[in-house]
Amino acid sequence: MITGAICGAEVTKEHNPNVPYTVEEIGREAELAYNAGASIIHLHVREDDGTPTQSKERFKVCIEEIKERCPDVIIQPSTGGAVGMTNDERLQPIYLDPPPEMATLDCGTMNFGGDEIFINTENTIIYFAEEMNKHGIKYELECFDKGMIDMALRLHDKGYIKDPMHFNFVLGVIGGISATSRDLEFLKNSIPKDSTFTACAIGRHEFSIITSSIIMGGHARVGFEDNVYLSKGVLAKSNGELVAKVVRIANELGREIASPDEARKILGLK
Ligand code: KMH
Ligand code: ZN
Repeated sequence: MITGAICGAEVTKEHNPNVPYTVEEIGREAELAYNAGASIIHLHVREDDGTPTQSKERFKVCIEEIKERCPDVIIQPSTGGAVGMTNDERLQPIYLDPPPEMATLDCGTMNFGGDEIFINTENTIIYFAEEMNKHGIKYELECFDKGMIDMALRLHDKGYIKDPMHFNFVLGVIGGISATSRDLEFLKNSIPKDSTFTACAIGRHEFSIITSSIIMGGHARVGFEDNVYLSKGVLAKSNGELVAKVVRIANELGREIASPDEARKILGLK
């Protein structure tokens, strides 16, 4: 499975002019990622000026735009939003009607570069999980460090987090686990055998970690949220170019690319 993380909350057009802000740009980038092989779109949304927002209304119009262009793609709104947002602000996209098939569930508090702290206390994680359970939403468990896996497993044992568990390992955030294949292997070996995982990494580590994940039997997340370069010094023209590179790597390594419906089967979505 390839997830296209097309937008994020931190990256801007100053980093790469092709980072999408408007509804039309978000739709275009989702379509290019999907046409290249992404079965899941990890979605943050922006105001037209680039300000990150968790507005339910903005998610609604962006999701409609994406569905118009790629009717069967799995859309996975972020409930992480941007550092500093309140819990209820972050949760807005899960209350859409119909609810999204998936959403992210961030599994711990961490430093997030500079002076930023991304806050996800144990009670916050329980609250988010219970709200998503109520609405039948499959969570992707976002783990930026090993302790976050331990937290997810603890809340799974307590019955808050349901099976089947799907993890996304984000390596290389300043404040989280470093982006090495040794660390990815450690994370992979720390989750139950019957769970699934995707991996991504920030900046120049993106493709080496994705390659390691593909070799280890994992899935891949790629996109402007994590990295804006196609190769050293070469800005990607679109998320489609980034996804296409992952498809080439996967093909070389003998892994097939999942369609959205195949991804639904892998994830246990109805
Ligand atoms: N923007 C980060 C603070 C998620 O999407 O759930 C959080 C984030 C994780 O991107
Ligand atoms: Zn995100």
